[in-house]
Amino acid sequence: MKRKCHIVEVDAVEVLDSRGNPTVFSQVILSDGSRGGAMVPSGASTGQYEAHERRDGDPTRYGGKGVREVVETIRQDIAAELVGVSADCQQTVDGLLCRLDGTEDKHRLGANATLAVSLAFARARARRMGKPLWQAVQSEGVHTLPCPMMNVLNGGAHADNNLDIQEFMIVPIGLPDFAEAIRCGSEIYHALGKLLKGRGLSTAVGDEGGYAPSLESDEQALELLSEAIVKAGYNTDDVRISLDVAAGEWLQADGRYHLPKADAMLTREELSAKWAAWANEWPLLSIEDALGDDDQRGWQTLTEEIGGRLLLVGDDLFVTQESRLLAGIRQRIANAILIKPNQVGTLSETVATVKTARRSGYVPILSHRSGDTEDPAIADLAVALGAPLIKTGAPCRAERTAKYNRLLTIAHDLGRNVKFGGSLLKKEKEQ
Ligand code: 2PG
Ligand code: MG
Repeated sequence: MKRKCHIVEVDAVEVLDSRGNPTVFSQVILSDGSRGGAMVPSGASTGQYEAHERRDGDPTRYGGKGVREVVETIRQDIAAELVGVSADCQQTVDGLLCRLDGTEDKHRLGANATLAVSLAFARARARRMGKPLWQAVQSEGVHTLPCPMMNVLNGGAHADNNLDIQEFMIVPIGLPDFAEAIRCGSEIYHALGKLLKGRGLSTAVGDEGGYAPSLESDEQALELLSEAIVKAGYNTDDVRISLDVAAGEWLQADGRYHLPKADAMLTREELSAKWAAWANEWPLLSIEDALGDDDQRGWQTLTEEIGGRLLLVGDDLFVTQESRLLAGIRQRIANAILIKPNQVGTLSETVATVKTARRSGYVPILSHRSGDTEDPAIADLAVALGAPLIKTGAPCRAERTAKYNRLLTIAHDLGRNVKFGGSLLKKEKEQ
């Protein structure tokens, strides 16, 4: 009897990410010859509860950041577990990866090993089905293209300037479709570049392709963004601003927040009051990690105060893990969740977290990492999972535009048969 299509090979290679650090590429081959490959990204401002990113720690190679042992784990342990397994089901493969690892945080194999294999298998399976990745993963019939959140001014841990806030993003929710939103974002990005140049400020870019000048204050970044939006011919109704504070980086053991670049110390009440004031003053769509990941009390109060007016996004707070999201839902903290597959380590767990978010009215936002690669998988996942937003950097640097370009081609293929996440959000806001 002919055996069903199954996995025949699992391989891996040490490659580089956008910061020039080693990362993992994995390839999975099926018995019908279908193959899929995937690379994993890597964060700089990582949440303390993220799944474990395993590195060799050998100081003689890549300053300890090599992933040769991870590659060997894939070629040997993971291959031994998966070769011969049916190619029918993503959950089965991901379940085997989780069982083989056997730890809460993927400590044994490394989430960089499990995610690379999980996504490579998803691509091989998609190829076998003759479908693009997004279609092979999608469970519902409705197609939605996400609105881009473009990080055009970089600070915090992503740039060597004096801005404490990590990301200042523009979000063209009022544009009619994805392609127009990209055009709008790119035009504003260039208008901002001109403004900076005109004022003698640096237009060198940070890790995510946004400009990284030193400014008088974080507020000046908001002024510049608002000005660039208008200069490019748009308005702040259609193009909103989003922030990623990454406040977990600031939280001290005594519960206060230290802003390292301004060298300022704030209590949780003072920091929350700042966000509430900014929500009144600026055209904000969302604030991500407005407070630290362990500051439950602060999160509860802030959500009560301003959660009705804007998206409060949990990134380091939830780390894409269903159990942490469920705890947050019970405690009524935040109302949106950043989805980074490498924070949890398999595609199936990522999908489960998104489904729980949607069921509970939390907005899922697919996201890149500050150290990323040319792999556009999150673009496909955003469409597959119907996420209304995707955060994947400025329209600059190939590892960022890879995701936007992938979405432009998906948009082209889908033609008119598609909804736009920006319009869905705008309608919700207007109701
Ligand atoms: C974030 C991300 C991506 P990093 O904090 O949201 O922008 O940064 O990958 O460094 O965690
Ligand atoms: Mg973040």
